[in-house]
Amino acid sequence: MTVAEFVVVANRLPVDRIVGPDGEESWRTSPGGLVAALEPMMQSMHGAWVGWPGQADLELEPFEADGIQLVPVPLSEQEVADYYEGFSNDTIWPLYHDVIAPPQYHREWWDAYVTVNRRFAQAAAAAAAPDGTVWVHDYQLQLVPQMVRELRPDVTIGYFHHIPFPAHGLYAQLPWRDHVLRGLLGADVIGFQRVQDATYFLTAVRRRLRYEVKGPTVAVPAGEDGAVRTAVARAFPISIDTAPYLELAARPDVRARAAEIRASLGNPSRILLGVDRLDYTKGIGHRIKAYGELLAEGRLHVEDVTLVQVASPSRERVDAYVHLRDEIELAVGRINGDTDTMGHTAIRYLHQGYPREEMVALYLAADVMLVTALRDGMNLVAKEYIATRADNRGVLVLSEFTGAADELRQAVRVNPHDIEGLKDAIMTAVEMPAAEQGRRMRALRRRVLENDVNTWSSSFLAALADVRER
Ligand code: GDG
Repeated sequence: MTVAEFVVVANRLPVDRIVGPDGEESWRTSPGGLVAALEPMMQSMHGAWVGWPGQADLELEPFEADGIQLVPVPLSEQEVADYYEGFSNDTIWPLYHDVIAPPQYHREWWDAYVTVNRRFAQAAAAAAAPDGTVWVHDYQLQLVPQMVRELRPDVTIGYFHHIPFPAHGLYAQLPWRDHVLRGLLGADVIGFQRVQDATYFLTAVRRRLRYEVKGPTVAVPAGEDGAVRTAVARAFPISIDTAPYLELAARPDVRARAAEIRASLGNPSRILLGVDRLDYTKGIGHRIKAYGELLAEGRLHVEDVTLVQVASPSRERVDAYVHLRDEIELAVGRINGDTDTMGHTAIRYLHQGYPREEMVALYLAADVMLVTALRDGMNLVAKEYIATRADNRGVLVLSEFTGAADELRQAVRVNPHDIEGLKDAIMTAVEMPAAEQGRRMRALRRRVLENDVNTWSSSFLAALADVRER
């Protein structure tokens, strides 16, 4: 039986199961923003991590991997379809990203979401030591804070929301809007990426539940005698573990690989790079449209520039993602068909995932990084690119609709919906003199290196300790 002072609860365990040719199974750390963010801290604190192992109908006993105690929560195939692909990724995800895709509301998906959140809460309540701390992560588990509080009033509960929280006019669409607010308010500290997200949440709490809100604090009714407890909702912008990026960027073999990538693309004078999960929130289509028009208008030439677009496969069983892939691949095919020569390609499109070494080699090879999300909680790719640019060269084009835009003020800012503005921003980046690149990149690097993932987790945990003392 696993009992830990510190318990992380997230939809996914931070590992993937690998079955070897002889049937032998092992576990490998899985890629993704949250894992990258929490792994170092979990290892140093010997915490427990409650999560789904990533495969339907897999019942596993708790086990340990890389110094982390893992507590698997099973999901049936139907629950994966209804709770995960359905309510989490086809209701909450599009609604919270400003309805870029239409959210689907289905009562059976909601029922599965409640059932599965309860299972996670029970596992977390069983794993937490007396007076321990439980830190719940993200939109798949918004009901867990309240459910854990009911089961274990002694523990301190934090919740961090990795994606945006929508404006009230959009949030109000959610048929279960009050339930979700009460679920989140079970936490002592509710963390968001941006000040704006925390403000939207507090507005929803005031307008829908009529709880008293003062600055970041909410008076949450507790018990029947008019007693209240305090919950705090504010911004804690997440960041990256910078050390591995600095190390990889300095490694001779990774640098050689970056040169090899440039050479294999025909040594264009400018390489532009996009790295995203293939998701409709990332503005990949807007980016490709703007770039294609620059080529068609002769402002850019295929002999001089190449756009490398890594679009890692994501949520391939959700319809909106199937359509998105078709749309992007049609656009890429058209632009390449219209502009490629035998020796040069306009867009090197890669619908694949890569090891981190290769990602860093790509960051090093790229003169311009394009982050054009239509809405993004933070966007860690922008910070990773900056971390690798030790020579203070390279330009980040950054959408103002990312959480990162609040911090990375020296990036070339864009509104990705404004295609002409996006084209001008790409040209500014492509033509930026070295001295100005250096001036901007130095400031960006200072920001990212001083505010890494450790700053983020310590400030969140300090806020949690603070509430607890009071
Ligand atoms: C959510 C929020 C928020 C991508 N492809 C490969 C690969 N990646 C890595 C990137 C980066 C991570 O995945 C993606 O993180 P992002 O922050 O860019 O975006 P989401 O996945 O949407 O993350 C987001 C984040 O949570 C954290 O709170 O910032 O707003 O949407 O680390 O490098 N890594 C490897 N191969 C790939 O092909 N190795």
